[in-house]
Order: sequence, then structure tokens, then C-alpha cells
Amino acid sequence: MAELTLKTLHHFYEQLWRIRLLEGQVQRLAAAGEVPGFPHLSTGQEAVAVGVCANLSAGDYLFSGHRAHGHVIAKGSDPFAVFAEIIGRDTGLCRGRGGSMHLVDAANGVLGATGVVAGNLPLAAGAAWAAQVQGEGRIAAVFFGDGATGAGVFHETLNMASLWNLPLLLVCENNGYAEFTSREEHSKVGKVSAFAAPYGISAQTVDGNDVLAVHDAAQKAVAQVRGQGGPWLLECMTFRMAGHYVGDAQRYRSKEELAAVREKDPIERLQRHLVGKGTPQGELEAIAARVKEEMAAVVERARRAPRPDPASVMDYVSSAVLPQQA
Ligand SMILES: Cc1ncc(C[n+]2csc(CCOP(=O)(O)OP(=O)(O)O)c2C)c(N)n1
Ligand SMILES: [Mg+2]
Repeated sequence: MAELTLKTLHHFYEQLWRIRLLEGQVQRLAAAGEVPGFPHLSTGQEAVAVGVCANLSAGDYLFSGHRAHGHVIAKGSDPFAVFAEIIGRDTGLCRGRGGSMHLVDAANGVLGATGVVAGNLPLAAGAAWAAQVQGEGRIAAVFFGDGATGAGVFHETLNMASLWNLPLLLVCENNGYAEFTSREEHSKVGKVSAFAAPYGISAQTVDGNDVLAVHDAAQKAVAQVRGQGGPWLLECMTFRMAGHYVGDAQRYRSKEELAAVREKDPIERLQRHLVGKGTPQGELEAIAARVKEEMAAVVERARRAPRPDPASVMDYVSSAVLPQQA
């Protein structure tokens, strides 16, 4: 693989901070009761979103699940429209109707996030099939957790994607937990990538906290998928530094485990790499400070934005004009 330029690495660093800080604001406002529903943060897992999405173009299709904020930002959606959606504003991606777990930005290829665990997998296969029929070189990518692999539809999707040679990139964020249950407690299959071989699918397991390793692996995977070489299952081993959702007291994790997870922070990891490559610490601090200001401004603008008009509740529910009942 060609070595990434310093400019690209700095962009990755900026994107990691953008996700971290935007989600920090979600946490802050959720604690203040300003976020409807239960937001799920990807704190600690940002390198997967950034490393994978750097290999996708706006025309590629993307699907995500309940932990979607980072994927959508990394795909290039406007952080203001994302944040406004999370707090239910009319200026949000879905005019405030979807919220944190239902981010859609079709213009940017984000065809949807869903709270239905594994429900996004067959939808992504469908989009990949459409891409194959359209023949314009698009691919579909889908992010899901290790818990999703226990659903039958995960296996059905692998089977159909393989049979039809679909241009589908399956990205598993293996954070070792499904809600409050550790992977050891819900599966005897250690590595999610092991599910690929029986279906004849290419797979790789990478360190998901190393944005460069994720980028490298995703580049190889996307080249095969886009080149009509068939689907690829990329398993990214990662850790969530926060609870399952905002407000989770995490009684199922020891203090030692949480401390060890914090040691693996993907942002600090890239920071160490960049300093080693000669980027002054001050330059990295300036990038983080600039993104912090940018996100604070986004949040204040979003908070001032109007909520949807209750009279418009039926708008966008159906594209068809429904007949009036007699
Ligand atoms: C079909 C379905 N079953 C159960 C749930 C409840 N649920 C929400 S998140 C979750 C665990 C998901 O774990 P994983 O796929 O590993 O994702 P993570 O939360 O670790 O990112 C479950 C079981 C759900 N939302 N949908
Ligand atoms: Mg998980």
C-alpha cells in the first residue's frame, strides 16, 4: 500500500476528534435531558469509522446501526445536520423525525441507520445488488456490532452476498460486548471473521483502534469489492470507552478493565504516531482546539434551530397521496 501523506494523517486526526467531540456534546446534552431517546456513543471506536470511510466515495451506499454518529460524520455528512437530527430539530438530516438511531442522508449515500440489530445487513445487500445492476462502480458498506452476528439474518446476508457476488463490504466493530453481555458469554466463535470462510467470503481481522491498520485493510477490501471480486468481511477489534448507551452505569465492567480500555485510545495512538513522524505536539493541539470550537458552534446553532411543526407530522411518511376515507 502507498504510504499516506502527512496531510491525510492530519485529516484522520481531525476527523477522530470531530466524532469524539461531537459525541461528547451529545453526552452533555443527554445528561441535561435535551436529547430524545437513548443515544449510543462510539467513543473509543472512532478509528473504524474514519479508516473505513476514507476509502468510500459519496456515491457509495452506507448503512449503520444504533451506534451510527461516527460513521455518518466520517462518510462526510454535515455535522450540523447530524447534531440537529440527534436533538430533533427541523434542520436535521431527517427534519428531526429520526433522531440518533435513524440517521439518513441519501444525498451522501447514507441510506440509513437502524436500531434493529442486524436489520441493516439485508438492506445493505439489497443496495449492493442495486449497485451491481446499475453498474456504475458503487459499493455498499454496512457497519454492525459483534452482537449482530448472533442473528440469523447475518448468515442469510453472507450467503446471498456470496452467491450473487455482491459489491458489499461488511464491517464488524467487535467491541467484545452486546449490550451488557460479553462476547465470551454469547458465542463460542472467537473471531467474527471466522464466519466468512464457510460462505466463501474473504475476511480479515484488524486492530480497530489503529486507524492506519483499519485504513490499510479497508483499502484492500474495497479494491476487491469494487473490482467485482465479491464481498469482504472486515472485523475491527475495538473497545467502547463509554457505556452501551448514555446513562449506562457499566456495573458489568471492572475499574481495571475500563482503565485498560482507556490506555488503548485510538486518538492518542495516532497522536503518538504523528509526533514520531515529526508533527509538533502544538500543531496537534491546535487541530483539536479548532475542531472543539467548530463543534461547540455547531451545537449552539443546532440548539437554536426550530423543532418540526407538529402539524407536519404526516409529511414524508409516504410519497403516495393517500385517498381520503369516506
Ligand atoms: C433485533 C434486535 N434485538 C435486540 C435489540 C436490543 N439491542 C440493542 S443494542 C444490542 C446489542 C448489540 O450489540 P452489538 O451488535 O455488539 O453492538 P454494540 O452495541 O456493541 O455496538 C441489543 C441486543 C435490538 N435493538 N434489536
Ligand atoms: Mg458489540
